[in-house]
Amino acid sequence: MYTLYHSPYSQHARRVVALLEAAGLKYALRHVAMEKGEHRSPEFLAINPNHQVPVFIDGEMKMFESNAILRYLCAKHGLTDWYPQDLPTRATVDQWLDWNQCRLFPSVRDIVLNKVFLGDAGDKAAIVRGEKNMMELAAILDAALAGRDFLAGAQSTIADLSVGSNIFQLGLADAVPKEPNIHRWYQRVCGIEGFKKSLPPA
Ligand SMILES: N[C@@H](CCC(=O)N[C@@H](CS)C(=O)NCC(=O)O)C(=O)O
Repeated sequence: MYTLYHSPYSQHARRVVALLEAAGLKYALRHVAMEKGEHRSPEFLAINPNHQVPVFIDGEMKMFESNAILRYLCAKHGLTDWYPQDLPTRATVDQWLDWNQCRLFPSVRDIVLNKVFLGDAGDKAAIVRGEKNMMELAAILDAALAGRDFLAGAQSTIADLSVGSNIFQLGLADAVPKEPNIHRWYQRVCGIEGFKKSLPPA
């Protein structure tokens, strides 16, 4: 049985839950009360000095970084549908996993952290910056999804679970991009059983 240090409003933690559920793997969630600062407690810092969820425990093995956890699970359980072995498809999956972390996430954080979680204390300039950048990012994502059902082709992969988790997060700020290809793709992602089960309570 795996253990996942988790918070329901962490898109990084939820994408791991989505794969665990999709693959029917057994796991226990260990809730980290981030609103109370538990992620900065000495006990949690001993588990992850980056003060972040998720953290994944497999026996003696402990790891952080959500996309690395997704790849680890795929490798360990032979989940080649979720992380295809054919090189061009795998490269496309990796491309979107990295794009999600390096390009999309900073703007998602600018918007959602400052608009939703920090409320009146939110940084208004960061929201403006995030919304401006999001226009460019949404155009890139929309163009990439033209004529394909999922990011790496006809089948859903961990790239869809990962990018989809950030799109859900944008929904908390009523900021899901409205571009038509993104809309259709996101409907498909929302239809994935594991993704549905990963979402926080409505
Ligand atoms: N690159 C990390 C990012 C994890 C992350 O940013 N987690 C957030 C919650 S969504 C967090 O724990 N933030 C608290 C902090 O950074 O202090 C991953 O992919 O796992």
